[in-house]
Order: sequence, then structure tokens, then C-alpha cells
Amino acid sequence: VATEWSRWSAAARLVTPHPAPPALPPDSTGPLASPHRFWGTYRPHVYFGMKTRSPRALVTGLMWLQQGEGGGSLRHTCEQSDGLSRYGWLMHDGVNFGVQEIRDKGLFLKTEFVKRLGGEHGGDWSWRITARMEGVGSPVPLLSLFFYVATDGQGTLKPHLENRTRLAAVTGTAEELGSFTLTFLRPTTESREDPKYASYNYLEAASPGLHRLTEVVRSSLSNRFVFTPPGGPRRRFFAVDTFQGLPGEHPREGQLLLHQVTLEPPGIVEVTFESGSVVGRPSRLAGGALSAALSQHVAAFEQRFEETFGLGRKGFPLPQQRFAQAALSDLLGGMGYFHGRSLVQSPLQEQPVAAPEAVLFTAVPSRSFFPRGFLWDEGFHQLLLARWDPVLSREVIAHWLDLMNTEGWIPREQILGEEARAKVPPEFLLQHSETANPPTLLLALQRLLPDAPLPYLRRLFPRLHAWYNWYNQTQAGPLPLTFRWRGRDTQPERFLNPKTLASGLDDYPRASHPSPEERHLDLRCWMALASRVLAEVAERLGEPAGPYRVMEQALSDNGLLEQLHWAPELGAFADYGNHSAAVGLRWQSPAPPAPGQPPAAPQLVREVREAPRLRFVGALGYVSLFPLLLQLLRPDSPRLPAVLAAMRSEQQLWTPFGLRSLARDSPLYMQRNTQHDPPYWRGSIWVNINYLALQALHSYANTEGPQREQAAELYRELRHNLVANLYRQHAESGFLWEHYSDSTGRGQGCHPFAGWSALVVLAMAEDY
Ligand code: 6A9
Repeated sequence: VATEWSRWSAAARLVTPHPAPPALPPDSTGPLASPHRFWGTYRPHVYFGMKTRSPRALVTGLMWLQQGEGGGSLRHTCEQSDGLSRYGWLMHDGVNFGVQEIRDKGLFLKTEFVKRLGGEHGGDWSWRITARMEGVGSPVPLLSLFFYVATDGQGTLKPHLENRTRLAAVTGTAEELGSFTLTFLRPTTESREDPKYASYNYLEAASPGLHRLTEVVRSSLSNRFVFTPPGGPRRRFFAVDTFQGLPGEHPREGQLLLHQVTLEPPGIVEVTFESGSVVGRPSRLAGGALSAALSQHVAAFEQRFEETFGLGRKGFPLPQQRFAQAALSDLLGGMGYFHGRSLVQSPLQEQPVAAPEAVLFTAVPSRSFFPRGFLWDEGFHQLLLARWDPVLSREVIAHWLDLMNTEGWIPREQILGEEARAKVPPEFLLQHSETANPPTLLLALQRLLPDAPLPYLRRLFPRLHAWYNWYNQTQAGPLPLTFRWRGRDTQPERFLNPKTLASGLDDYPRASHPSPEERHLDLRCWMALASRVLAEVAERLGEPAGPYRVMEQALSDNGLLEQLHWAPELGAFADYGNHSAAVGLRWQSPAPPAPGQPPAAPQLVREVREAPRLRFVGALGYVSLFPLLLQLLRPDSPRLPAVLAAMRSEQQLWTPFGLRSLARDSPLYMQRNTQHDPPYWRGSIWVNINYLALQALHSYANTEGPQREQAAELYRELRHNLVANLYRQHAESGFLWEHYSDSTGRGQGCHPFAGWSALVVLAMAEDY
């Protein structure tokens, strides 16, 4: 009974919110307190769409279809498999406007939006979609644009039809939004002077949930429609007809209204959203008024970009400035507003439990592959966004801290709501309650500190303290002042090296045999940083900072650092643990099948050719650099020359494109972890760590010390290599990438990945 009880109470604590007052003041993010941020492109997983920062928000969006034999492909959510050669925001200021370009085979689409404040519900906005074909002979394929609006459990929508087929407008009401009118204007030619011939169709359907909107539309298409331009050839095309329901459909969760325009590109379509609470609207935000608003915002953006990052001043040519603008804009255009519950799992419990409903305003690493919040990614995102819009960054950090449970834990990956869940295979859904992630939000907070208002810091402080304690209590190592990431892969025989997802460096080699004896260097350095930032916040607030300073000093003590983590046999800083250097993967033939069963496939299993023992882990790479990356290493440290030499050595970490994650001469360099897991943090170049390296080198180059000159030289070369490669890859491939090949510089992993790869903007600006 006692264990039952303690399990039950542990599970309850897991899903009990932290008792401190929320970091976000109540009612601070709604339409009245924050009208300019109410509407936004907060649906990063669709190519184009907007919603409000409301829990069950009304959503609007765009789909398109290039008509062809058999129907063509309907585009809606960002999918790598769509094979778009380019898409992303070229300009986006995070609040007022954005300009995105999309290239889908021969089709070029520009999606623009502008907001105009007024009334009490976030004001009005307008969209302009410009479509044309490039490099395609005539007749060009017909293009259908689908504009939709859908509710998600609250709100009502009413269609207004012209000629029974053209959805001219939708009126409606929703919580926080009040009443509104959405108007679909008739298309025009590219010069916007003449009307453009088009066919119209519309759909009204009960929505089975936002995550199934594509299916609803796809299943409603029929090609019984004929495009009949005056004097032109008649052509059959696919259009929304009637919706018959989906297999396995949920109960009705909302309403969907959709306007389909079919035309022969080029053409322009505009949409206006007008809030019922705006009185004395000067004019409709369309046509010339929309063009004027757009060009004003473009000019303001360019000026602010230059004032903030100074790339023109630094002599970057215009194409490189445009690249940096696109990197920043894609991160801003990737901000999402999520609502839902995490599924959390404690080691004490068999069944996962649902955390309370939460909202999260956050940037995302990748609009296609990871369109949701990731804890340590977010700290890197906010390093950049803090420079562009510190108020935004402060709010994002507060949102994240409000996800904390009563233990002081924040789940690493935030999969909130049905749309987010639809993107994640079930085995990745659970968040494990012993698993940490680097506290990079503190890096961002440190950057914001000088200008952060005291009341803001005061709200944050109890949560920061609880978070800090959680790391200290749950991730402590075997000796005082050592730390160990919990939650490494169990079943070591299944992996060449069991992963450490908590660290963020997933498959980066650690001790071959996870054990409580392990001490992880990167986590120790993160804790030194955390102690430093907590001390700085406490000092700003006049709270006792002593204990944090004591910890910071103890964790920065170079002598103790060496004692715990300097591996003389490697000439490098390292992890320590139960480790065998002689491991490999080997094909294992399966046991003979049971009678009547088919034979099983051979499997890759781990072979340990030499027994593990307690020692330093022989893997030179990003982890070895942490004392430098987080600037714990003193400028006169006798170890600094070796660290710099490893960085500069082409046999080890140096490449013409940036620093690789694992040394070329390291045993697990570019080794697969299992049959299905290619190397990830075992050689590739990652921009977040390269940014930290630049930041550190820049600081060593500006501090008196015997390595000052060398640090300065490395800094210049590394910055040049990283920036030049990201620029070149973006020009060639159209995207920022998750990581980059250390042998060719090519983008790898998923794309687009504005995420931390957008830190290239700060590297260009030399803003550390
Ligand atoms: C997989 C598959 C559609 C892995 O950028 C987010 C994280 C980083 O925090 C981490 O450091 N990425 C890095 O090692 C991506 C993690 C994606 C996990 C979910 C689900 C979805 O397939």
C-alpha cells in the first residue's frame, strides 16, 4: 500500500503545475493586452496560414493544386516529400507583415500578409497571393488556390455565396475574436488592373479536427468540373464537390469553409479579414492600399534590420544581406502558438499520464519536420530573436518557464495539440520525467538581462530557482560537483553507443556502458553557466546571490575541472565512465524459427571486444570543447593551447565549412549507431555549437592571455568558413539545413531548418 501510495503521489506531482505565480502575468497575451501579437502566422507547419493566440483558435490557411492528369498534388502542410525547391519567408518582422516565396516545380507563388491594428480584437489583416509560372510552355496547367477558415471547438462561421458557387465572404464570431468578416476578392491579372477569368467552387464541411483538414479537402475533390474561359479551350479540372465524411471520423469538432479559385496563371488573389470592432476603417486594405502598406513595411524592415545587425555597414554585399534577412524571417515566420497536453512518463509508473492543458508561444526548429517546441533549441533561437525583439523573447522564455511542474521539470519536447501530435510517431510522443535538456534559455536570458525590467525578472525568479534546483537534485553525478545526464538508452547491446537524448547531442559518444559512475562534462559546464546566470539575476533583484556564486566559482575552478575531466592520455577534456574503446556492430543470425514461423531477418548487434572499465571516454569533439565554449577555461589555462590545437587540426575538428562534431580520428567518427540510425552528432557540422565556439573565440581574442593571437586567427577563419558555407548552400539549395556535411559542406538532415542555423545572422553581425 505504501509503494502504491508513493507511486500515485509521484505521478500526481509529475502533472501538478509549479505553485509559483506564472511568469506570464494573467491576461497579458490576449487581444486587449497584446493586440499586435494576437494574429500571426502561428501555424508554422502549413505553407501559409494565420491564427490568433487563443487556445481553440480560429484558423485560416491556403492550399494549392496544380491541375494535372489524375489530380496533381494538393499542397498544405510543409512536407519534405512535396519536394518544393524553395519556400520560406524573405521578410517577416514577427508582428506586422511578411513576404514569402514558394517554388513548386514551375509554379512560383508569393504569399504576403499585412496587419492593421484597430478595434479590440487584434484588428484587420489582408493577404495577397501572387502566382505565375516560370519556364513552362503554354498552355500552362490550371492552378487552384484554396482559402479556408476553420473553427476548432468554438466559434461560428456563416458562408455568403454569389451565384451559388462563389464563396464571396464568411462572417462569424469566435471567443476573444468577436465578430468578423473574411472577404475573398476576385482575382486580377499581375498588373492588378484587369479582372482575371476564374472558376469558383466552395466547400462547407464539419471538420473532424484541424489535423485532418487536408484529408477532408482531398477526399472532396472531383473532376467533373469544366473550366470555360471566354474564347479559350474548355478543360476539366478537380474541385471540391461534396464531403462524404472520413473513415474512422471523430465526432464533429468544428466547421470548415473553403473557397476555391481556379485560374490560369499568372494572377493575383487578395483576401481581407475585417474585425467587427474596428470603427471608422479608413479604407479596405486591398489593392493599392495593400501595396502601399506592404512597401512601407518592407522599407521599415530593411532599415531596422540594418540598424540591428549592421551587415551593410560591415560590407556584406546585398545578396548576403538578403540571405541573412531570410534566415531571421524564417525563424520569426516559424513562431507557433500551441495548445494542448504533453504525455509524460515517470520511471515509477507503467502508464503515461497527460499533463494539464498548456499554451506555448515558441519558435520551432523546422517547419516541415519538427514544427513544435524543443527546450534547448529555443534558447538558441532566442539568442537571435532577443536582438530583433527583446519583448518577444522575454515572452517566449516566460511561456516556457510556465510549463514547469511542481518538481521543477520542463519537458524537453512540446507536442501540444492534435496538429502537433499528427507529426510525431507514437514512440516519440512520451516525455520522460527524469530527462533534462541543456538550460540554454539561460543563455538567452543572460543576453536580455541588461534591459529586462525588474518586475519581469521578479516573476521569473522563483521558477528559475526551481529549475536550477531540479538539475542539481536529479542530475547529480557520483562525486561532488559532477553531473550526469539521466535517461540514456537502456539495452546497450542494441546500440553501438547508447544515446543521450537529454544532452541534445543525441548519439555523441559517451561511456559505452551507462552507469551511475558517469560524469558528463557538458552538463557540468551548463551548470556553471546556470549558476552564473542565476547569480546575475539574483543580484539584479537584490536577492541573495551567494549560493549561486559559490557554485559558479566551484564549477569554474580550473584545477578541479582538470582533476575531474582532463584526460592526459587523450590530451583533451572528456567524460568519464564505464567505457570500452573496443566495440563494434556485428550482424547476428537469428535463432532458427519456431515451426511454422517465417525466419527472422539478421540483426545488427553490439559486440564488446574488450571489457569496459572506469576511465575517460575517448571521444574528441564538441563535448571536449565545452570548457572553452562556455568560457570556463581561463585565458591563461595551460590546457587552452591543446583545445585550440584540436579545433584547428584537420585530422580532428577543423573543416573548411565549420567545426565538425566529432574528430575525424575518433573511433566512432561517422559510425552508424544501429542498422537504422545513421551518424548524427558524429562528424556533421552543427551551427549552434559553431556559434558558441565563435562567441568564445571572440572573447578569448579580446582578453589578455598567451593564446590571444591564436584565438583571434581561429575566430576569423571559422567565422569566414561557416558564413560562406551556409550562404553558398542556401543559394544552391534554397534552404537552411539541420546540419552540414563535414566533407562537402552540403546541407543534411531536415530542411528547412531555420532554427539554430539562423544563428548565422549573429555570426555575420559579430554579435555575441
Ligand atoms: C523525431 C520524427 C516526422 C535532434 O531540433 C530538435 C532536436 C534537437 O533538440 C536535438 O538536439 N533534433 C537534435 O539532436 C530533432 C529531434 C526530432 C525528434 C523527433 C520524430 C518526426 O518525423
